[in-house]
Amino acid sequence: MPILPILTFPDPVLSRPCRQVREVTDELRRLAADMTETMYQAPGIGLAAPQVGHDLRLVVVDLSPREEGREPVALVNPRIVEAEGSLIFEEGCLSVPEFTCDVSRFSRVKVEATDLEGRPMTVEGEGVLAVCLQHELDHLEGRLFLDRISPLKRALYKKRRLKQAKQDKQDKP
Ligand code: K1U
Ligand code: ZN
Repeated sequence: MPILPILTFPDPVLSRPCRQVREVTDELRRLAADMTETMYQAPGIGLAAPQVGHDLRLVVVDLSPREEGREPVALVNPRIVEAEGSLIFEEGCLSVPEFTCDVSRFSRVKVEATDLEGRPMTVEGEGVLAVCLQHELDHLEGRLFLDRISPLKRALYKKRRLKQAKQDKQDKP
């Protein structure tokens, strides 16, 4: 299975809302399998299609990335149908390297989606799973966790990133 390159902020693909998947095809199943391998290799607990350059409403999640206990779940066209409570969780993002920040989220969500056979499915999560689902579904709207933190923290991260990009350009002209 190929490992896919992960796009990083400020790539414009990460800021665009994604298209609905019209049909679950072999190509979509292959993409989900490649995304799952990419997530494990990163390592991460979730990954959304725009992070690997695909403008599609597809995410994969697995909170047990230890090889023995893997239980990947792929969600096609997922949407939150119930949400309650709140929690603050220190989030990271594979598309926002070397930065974490506290983010406020619902503490429990119910998500409806389609599976890779085209059948309806429901996932209910609380705690980290609820956070992960909300984080991944945000990606499908073109939203990063940076959009949910204070403007000051966001500006500091952007400044740091810009400086890093300039440095990288000087190192490899
Ligand atoms: O979407 C992504 O960028 C993946 C991201 C998901 C996420 C992280 C934290 C809170 C909510 C959602 C990650 O997986 S970052 C890596 C990470 O959190 C992790 C990696 C290995 C083991 C445990 C966690
Ligand atoms: Zn992310």
